[in-house]
Amino acid sequence: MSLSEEELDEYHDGLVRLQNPHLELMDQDILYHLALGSESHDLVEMFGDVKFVCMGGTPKRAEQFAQYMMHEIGHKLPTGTTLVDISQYSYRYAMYKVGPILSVSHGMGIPSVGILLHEIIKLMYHAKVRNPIFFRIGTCGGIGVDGGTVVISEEAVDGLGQPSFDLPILGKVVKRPAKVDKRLMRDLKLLADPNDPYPTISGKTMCTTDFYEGQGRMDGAFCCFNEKEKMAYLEHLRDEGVVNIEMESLAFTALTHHAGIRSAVVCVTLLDRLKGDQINYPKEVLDEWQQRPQKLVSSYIKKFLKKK
Ligand code: R2B
Ligand code: URA
Repeated sequence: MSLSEEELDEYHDGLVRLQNPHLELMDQDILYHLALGSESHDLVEMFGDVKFVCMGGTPKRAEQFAQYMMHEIGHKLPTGTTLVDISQYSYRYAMYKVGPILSVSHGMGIPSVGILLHEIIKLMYHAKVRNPIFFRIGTCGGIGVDGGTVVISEEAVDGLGQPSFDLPILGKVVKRPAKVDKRLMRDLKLLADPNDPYPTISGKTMCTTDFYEGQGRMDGAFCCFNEKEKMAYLEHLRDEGVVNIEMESLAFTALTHHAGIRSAVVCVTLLDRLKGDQINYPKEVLDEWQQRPQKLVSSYIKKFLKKK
């Protein structure tokens, strides 16, 4: 069961609550995939001022976003220091901190982002962070929208169109609703610059457990359907309001919602799936496109920090 609105309102202090009574009884909590621990590190000192957690697929993008935000918010590192990957010795995820912003890579797919979320949510708890806001800044395939379009997710559904993250636990399926924070979504949408030479839209996001057949691609090592069946499926998705397909939003929205943490998913489309399967734009074009959702999230963060 996730927290109801009333239960959330009861937590005026905004501290992140864990729904796990066992943690309190442990001598220490090792955040294994982040190479951090509750006893080996002073997590309050290191992370107590975090307000935003921004996740993206690759270690490189996590670093680039951290560099970009350093410039955007005018953050100065202490003299003689450089930006470091705090989790480098985990050899799993990369994590950078720029003032109140954590920029972390989540890898590909639900299992990878799920493991990271357990540990980042625990990190927020140990560090006594109040009311953090999480963003997934990613890439996706568009449905009936041109490459380079920025999509803010209104809802996440699985490959069967169900709006919940279903996880087998002790041999039984536990369902957690993949709910998006509607207010955050609307606030982000309002920040899209009307002068941008590309559209920023919102809509339903389909989250799959595979990039190839699971997303209706015919260019994988295997394919068990024909072109007509593929197009009928993608057109059906479009008619159902699905505007993009990616691989993490379901766990990301469900687990942040379950933890009572506000979150949003902002992705750029790398192609229109109604027109093809292969991503064949030049690297420079793809690199520029990937900065677009970063720019939107940066506008939100800057506006938020100015208000304080
Ligand atoms: C988008 O891009 C990756 C697959 O190429 C996957 O992590 C996703 O959601
Ligand atoms: N990421 C996906 O999951 N699918 C795409 O088509 C592009 C990026």
